[in-house]
Amino acid sequence: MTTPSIPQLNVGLIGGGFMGKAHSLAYAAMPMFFWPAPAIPVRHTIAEVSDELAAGAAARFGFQHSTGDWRRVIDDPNIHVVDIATPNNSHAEIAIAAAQAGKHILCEKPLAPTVEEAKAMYEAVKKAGVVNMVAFNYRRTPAVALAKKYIEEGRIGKVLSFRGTYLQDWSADPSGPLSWRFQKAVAGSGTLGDIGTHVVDLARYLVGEISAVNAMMHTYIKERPLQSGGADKLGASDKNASGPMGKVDVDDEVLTLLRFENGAVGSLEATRNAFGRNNYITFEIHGSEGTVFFNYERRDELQVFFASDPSDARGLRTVYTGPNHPYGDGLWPIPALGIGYGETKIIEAYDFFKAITGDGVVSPNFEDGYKTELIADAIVRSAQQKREVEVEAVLV
Ligand code: NAI
Ligand code: SOE
Repeated sequence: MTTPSIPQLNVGLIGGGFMGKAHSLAYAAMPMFFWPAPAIPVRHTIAEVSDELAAGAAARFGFQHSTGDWRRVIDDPNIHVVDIATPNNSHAEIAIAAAQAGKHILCEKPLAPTVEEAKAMYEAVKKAGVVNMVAFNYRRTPAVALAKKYIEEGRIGKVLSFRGTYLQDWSADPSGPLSWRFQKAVAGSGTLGDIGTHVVDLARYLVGEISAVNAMMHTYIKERPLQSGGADKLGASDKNASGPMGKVDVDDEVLTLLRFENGAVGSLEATRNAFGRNNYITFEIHGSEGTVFFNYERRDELQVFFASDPSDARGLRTVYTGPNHPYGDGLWPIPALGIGYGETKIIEAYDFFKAITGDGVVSPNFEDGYKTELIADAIVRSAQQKREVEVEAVLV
């Protein structure tokens, strides 16, 4: 077998926490799954908040170089791709600098804590002409991509309604620390930006543009034990209930009705305080000729109902994703061997590098991230004003 000629592209990864781990794994594994790969991502430099943390992250995640100053990644002419895996309030500054330096950019979600920053990021990448992607990876679960395929093929007819949830329980314990995810200045919002935006992304991907919302938001746990910086352990440790407390200034729960431009209606429900739920991302989409239902906790499966099924065999049934489904040629050879979180990130890396070495087109991109922020902003205003609010148009 001859080895095809494949470009090697150097990656500078900023942030060595949960997403630093997930993205490093994806870069190492992507060519093992998708071959010939569109490019070999070279783990060139990783940046953290100190030289010491960066050196540890480089050793752990297989990077050649490390730095305690992310600006060295931007200034390095050998780096082709900047990957932003830091808390939300640093996304805009890093992304705009990276775009101005001509780097292709993968940025974690939410694109930014505010609409203004998201807009500035979108304008920067548009002006620079670099490939850009926002890491809403759940749309790259094969069963989600299969639902999209069925909808586009008209297999469930005209879409009538969307019901989406994202329920977790890692913040249900009041002794969980006041990590960056509970601080508006860092995160922008709470559950809404952190996990509600994943559902917004799925709704836009599967059904279409959202035109109006009617929302409620609530904070159940108003203060938490202080945490002195560092990565967010997602409620798992650092519990310090008897220590000094700090104010939570973000939402724990968001509920909203949705209106879509194409006439469909829907709902979104997200909380990190749902005891017993872990990564319960679900959607049920009803069409004029069928239904699809997905639950991320059973992510090899898509439940389907087609009105064209024989009347004596009607009922929701399960399709297990495998080689005959989206991304099936690169993943595992037998359905239900098991799609994991890692696979969604490997597919994300594959599509991102394919855009860099191909036609430059990938989604969700910064325009999608900006639109999602406009929807999140409308949700906040709707909850404050206790009425239906229209989503503002993209302004550039
Ligand atoms: P984390 O708290 O686990 O790690 C963040 C890391 O960034 C920490 O190690 C911290 O020291 C480092 N950091 C902070 N400021 C930095 C700077 N200026 N320069 C270099 N390093 C810096 O956070 P996590 O969970 O990895 O989240 C990062 C981003 O990824 C967030 O925007 C979050 O919303 C997103 N995320 C997305 C997920 C998805 O499913 N797509 C899952 C988890 C997080
Ligand atoms: C915590 O709620 C979190 O890590 C989110 O930040 C991610 O976006 C989600 O995918 C998993 O949960």
